[in-house]
Amino acid sequence: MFSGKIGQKNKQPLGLYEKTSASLLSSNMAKQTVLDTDGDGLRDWEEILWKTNPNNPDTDGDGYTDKEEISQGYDPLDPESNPETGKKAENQSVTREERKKIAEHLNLSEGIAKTMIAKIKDPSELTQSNPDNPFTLLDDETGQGMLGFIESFNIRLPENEIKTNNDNSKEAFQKYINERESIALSNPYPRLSEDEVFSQAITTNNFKKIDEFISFYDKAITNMKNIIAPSAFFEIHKRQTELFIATAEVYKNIKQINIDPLKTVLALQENQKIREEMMGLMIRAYEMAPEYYAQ
Ligand SMILES: [Ca+2]
Ligand SMILES: [Ca+2]
Repeated sequence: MFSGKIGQKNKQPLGLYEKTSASLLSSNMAKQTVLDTDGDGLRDWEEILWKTNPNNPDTDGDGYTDKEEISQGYDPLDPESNPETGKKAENQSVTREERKKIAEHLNLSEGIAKTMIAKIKDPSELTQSNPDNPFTLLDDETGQGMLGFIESFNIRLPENEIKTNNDNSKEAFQKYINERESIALSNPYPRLSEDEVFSQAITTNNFKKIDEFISFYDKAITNMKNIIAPSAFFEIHKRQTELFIATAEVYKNIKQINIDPLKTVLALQENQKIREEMMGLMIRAYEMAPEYYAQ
């Protein structure tokens, strides 16, 4: 939970989404949804869809991982395209915005079920794919929709949406840290872990707490954009704001569980990454000025 004190890292973060995916999808598929063989942050199924090598974190060997390239709009298959050369990915059949649109309108669970049924009916198609990995069977639209869905959690704000100034005095630090800390105080259920909230909502089919968290995060995002971050904190503060937006998206997608359970599963997986990055940022912020934090 973002509002938790530093150091309270949740020790069993994988349980819920593994359980959720296992009950919703076959266990083989559940396993495949989380597998990241080369550890580059792109799951194997994503690598299949991007045509990158799931056993090599840097497919084109240009020094940037496939994940870094994709999340910043570079081509993981072109060594000339990376943050150093500045040459963005081109000739992509489907753009990032188009993928996100597909994800918004497509029911991913239905898409995946329909494709598989069609392929099982026509076994000649199976030889084209690896039957042990259901994601090699995906049709193009569902595949693009899944990628677009994942990308919708990759939030990057323009710099001018974050207020900052060059006052890095002791007073400015203290004021900023107090304001930043107070944002967490309106958390509606500070004693509940995020996994408990998700788990309760999914098992009882009651999304009241989820709705309360969505309004908490919406307010938190507005407040994050309103407070002035001393420039020393700018990068951390901007990234935290982006992660708050991504978290609100996760909560909204938990509510899809009865409509499109695959979106819920993918959102829970993304949330795990968001939570880890947030924890790292909180520790960095704390280490910059530990004396200003309340004990
Ligand atoms: Ca990978
Ligand atoms: Ca590249």
